[in-house]
Amino acid sequence: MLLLHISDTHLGKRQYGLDDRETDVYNTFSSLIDEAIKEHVKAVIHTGDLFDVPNPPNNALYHAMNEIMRLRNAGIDFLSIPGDHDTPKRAGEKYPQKILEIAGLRLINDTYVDLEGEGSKVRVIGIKHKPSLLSEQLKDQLRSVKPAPGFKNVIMLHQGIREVLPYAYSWQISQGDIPLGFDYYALGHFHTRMLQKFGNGELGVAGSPDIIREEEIEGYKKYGKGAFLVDLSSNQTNVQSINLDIRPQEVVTISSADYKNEIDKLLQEIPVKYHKKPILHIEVNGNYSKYALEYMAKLQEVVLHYRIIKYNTEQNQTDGSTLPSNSTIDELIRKFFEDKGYSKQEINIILDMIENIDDEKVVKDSLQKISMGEKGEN
Ligand SMILES: [Mn+2]
Repeated sequence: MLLLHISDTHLGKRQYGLDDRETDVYNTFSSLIDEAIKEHVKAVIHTGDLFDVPNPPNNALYHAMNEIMRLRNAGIDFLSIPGDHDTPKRAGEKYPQKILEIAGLRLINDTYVDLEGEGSKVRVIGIKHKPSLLSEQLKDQLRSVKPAPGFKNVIMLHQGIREVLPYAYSWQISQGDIPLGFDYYALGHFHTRMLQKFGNGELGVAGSPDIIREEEIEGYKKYGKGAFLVDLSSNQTNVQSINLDIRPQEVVTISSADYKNEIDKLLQEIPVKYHKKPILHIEVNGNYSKYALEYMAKLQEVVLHYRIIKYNTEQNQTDGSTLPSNSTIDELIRKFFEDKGYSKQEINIILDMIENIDDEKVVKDSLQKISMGEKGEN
């Protein structure tokens, strides 16, 4: 039996406020559905962040609904677990996936779906995303999850895992918390693709199929972007990467001393190198220059969008404490509290609370943890 593992599609995302980027994200999703139909898979399994926000724009819902209907007409299931991005902030509010159940999507919230075909049976367990505050509950849940005898077994998760992304501070579980005995571990949440052996099975992080954040560019250049085609028909799980032809993004450096030559060179090279107008992230070596900035506007002819991410000036090379201009808000908050002497664990609680500020239960739990201090942790 074949499955197509996809993840983190972030439908509705409008990178840099651009219509074209919103459309790119929809087109990328359509390409994934094309692949599923072409490969005659039994089901598409989506490991979270189907949408960019829990209350997606109508365009995103409309697009998702059309594509899921297209799959259904081809006899292919769409199994989905919620990620952090599509988890509603308010208790009692529906997951956006609930709307798509009308079109045939199968939402797996801490339960399972059995698939049958070609003489084999596959059980797909789906665990919905849990925030860091519920990591103990999540670990208990994972301890009780067992592969079913007589089935090929797949587990879907949307969590941060310490060994996979230790520097992101965002993990809730370690590899040791993941139950053994599954044939395929389908992971979402990390946007960079990854595939490794795990127990007797394979563990795949499908990644985001488009470049949602600048820090994904490196991984995109190394591993491509797209989906995993998972073949469960033999004893050994076989996983193949499917790469999509997405809009390219690149980090380039321009020196403000020689900006004319370097920009002219880019103007010549880019149309030859790419068949889709790329997005450029520019590091400037040297100080701010009005003339360089004006000349840079010429790039508009050959790129969809360009942005300056950083000035490498002598000043901030000698002063190690300067933050790069592309720091995320989380990093800035983290740095602020670190300088004030808070521990990583305490900062995680604060960030979790900020992220879930609309969720009364999470805020209450956070405040309780903060008031208990370190005594609350073991
Ligand atoms: Mn995501």
